[in-house]
This record gives sequence, C-alpha cells and structure tokens, in this order.
Amino acid sequence: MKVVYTLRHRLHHPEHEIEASRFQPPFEHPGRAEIIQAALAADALFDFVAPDDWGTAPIEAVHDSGLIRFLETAWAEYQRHHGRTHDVVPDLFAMSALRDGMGPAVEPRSISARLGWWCFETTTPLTATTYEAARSAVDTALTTANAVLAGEQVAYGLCRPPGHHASRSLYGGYCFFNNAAVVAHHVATTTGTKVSVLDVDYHHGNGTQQIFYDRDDVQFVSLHGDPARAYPYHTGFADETGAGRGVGSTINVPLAAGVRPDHYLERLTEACDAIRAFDPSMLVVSLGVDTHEADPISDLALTTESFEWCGALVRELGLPTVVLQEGGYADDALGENVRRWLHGVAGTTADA
Ligand code: OKP
Ligand code: ZN
Repeated sequence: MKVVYTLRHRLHHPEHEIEASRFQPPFEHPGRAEIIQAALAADALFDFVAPDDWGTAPIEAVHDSGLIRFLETAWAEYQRHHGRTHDVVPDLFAMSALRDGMGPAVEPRSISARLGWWCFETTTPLTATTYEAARSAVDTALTTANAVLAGEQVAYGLCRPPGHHASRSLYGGYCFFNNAAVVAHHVATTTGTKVSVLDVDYHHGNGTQQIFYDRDDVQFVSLHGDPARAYPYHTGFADETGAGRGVGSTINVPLAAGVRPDHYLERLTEACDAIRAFDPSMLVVSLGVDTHEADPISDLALTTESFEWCGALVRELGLPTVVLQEGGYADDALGENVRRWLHGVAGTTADA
C-alpha cells in the first residue's frame, strides 16, 4: 500500500494548548505522525512516497480565499503588533450575537480582530510555519487521491495537521485546511462522479459536513461521540441530514460514551450500507483512531484488534479508497491502531 508522507508536517509545532481550561502540552503534536510513520515503515506492506506540490487552487475550491491568505500571513502580522510569541491564539471570537440588531459584520482590519474572525476555538495555535505544514497535509491528501485515481485500490495519506474540523471559512480543532474535503471536491469535480466521505474520527467532522451540506455529489457519513457531550458540541446530531439538493446526503451517527467494538461494528455496517445506496465512484475515509479505549480526550472503547475489523468492513464496499489521517492521541497505541486499520482495508494480515 502506498503511504504518502513528508517531514514538512513538523513545521506545525505549537508549544501549548488551552484545553479543559488548562494550559497544557498539545495533544496534537509532531510525534503523532512520527509514531505512525515508524509503525508502517517496519511493515513490508507499506511503500512510502513524498507528496507532489498542488498549489492553492484545490484549496480555494473549498475554502474562503480570505482564510487561506489569513493563515499565510497572520503569524508574522501578529508578531509586528504584539512582539515575539511562539504561538498565536485569539482572545476574542467574532460571535455573531455581538452585533445582534446592528447589521452584518465585515472582516475587520486589526490582526487581533481577524484572529477571532477566522478561528473558532482555543486549541489550535498558529506558529511561524503552520501554513507550510497545513499546505503539506493538503498536498499529502491530493497525492494519495491521485494514486487511487491512477489505479491503486487503496492508499493512505499520513496527513498532519488533520483537517475535518475546518469549514469553508473557519479553522480550529487542530485543523487548518480540510484535507478530506479538498480531495472529495477535487475527485467529484474532475471526474464528474459521486464521492462518499466516511468520517470515523471520534469527533464530528463539522467542517466536512458544512462544506458539502447542500450538495448531492458528495455524501458525508460520520460516526462520532454524541455532540450532546462531545466536542465540537454544536454539530453532528442525528437530525442533521443536509439541505437543498443535499437533503439525505449527510448522515450522522452519534454514539454513547463507552461504546465497545460489537456495537460500533453494527453502526459501521449500517453506515457502509448507506454508502452502498449512494453508489459513489470513490470513498474518502477520515481515519481518526481517537475512538480507542486509551484515548486521553475521548470516551469510546474500541480495541486495537477491532480497528482491523473496521478496516475490513470498509474493504467490503469494494470501492477505490483514499484513507486520510485525522485524530488519535493515545500515543502508545497510535501506530498499531493505524497499522491494523490499514491491514483490514487492504485485506492482508497484520501479524508480525
Ligand atoms: C481533533 B480531531 C475536549 C476538547 C477538545 C479539541 C479536539 C480536537 C480534535 N475537552 N479539544 O477531531 O481529532
Ligand atoms: Zn478527533
């Protein structure tokens, strides 16, 4: 199996994350990608290739060009106004209710105001070279998709930073550009065929859902912790099923805390049935393994071996499949969890 990977992910390396009201070391750190890389490099199934440079056009197709320009320039502009800081985080969010009854807001000029305009939360600092890392994750995703378009049945993009929380015009949730959405849009529009995105990260892929919510050419199917208790809280409820032409092409499956493999595999089987019914030409998987029992920020209870069964269910769809890395924060289990899922989808055995 082709694995697309580049060390450019290291260019995103925040010092802190403000999470659960505490200043702490980031859960989403460069070591995550290196742990996965090492687990796959030790296994003869996997062949590593570097990503090509795709430029910004495929990103412009799903994101506001203002967001792209902001991410490219904001860190340096912040330094000019605030003096040297390693991480850049908003201190005020542009909540629409601030201007209730006062007419529409326009993008502000000051860097502090613009930070809270484009970013929706506190766990996603910008660093000096975050933009380059985010671009490399998109390049990784598109290069993976291109391998599948060229005939590979399945390929894996070791994307970092992840992407599924980034919406058309907001970044957050450790995500800057929506790697899976860039790929799904690129494939759907360049081939003129339907594409399904299956998001199995513990957290709802609010960004991917938002980007495709009113479209009938890209299906979004997600299994995740119930937003009644789980980040990102405001999206991912079962009654969110799409709008306009997209009615019915969004499917959300919120899960109770503590869900174990038996129950999870039943829900995943139903999700796969919905993908069969949509009849896409290609599948994009947002692969988060933060559904694992040891994950420090999640509360499902999947086992390492069960990830292989999950991958095997997805393999049964028989679709050309682009697997893209999203979350997974149990560093000790991370490499093996991803390796198992990929063996499942490849139909090979993970023994060794
Ligand atoms: C990114 B991905 C919960 C706070 C969560 C951000 C989580 C982003 C997850 N106490 N902080 O979906 O794995
Ligand atoms: Zn997640």
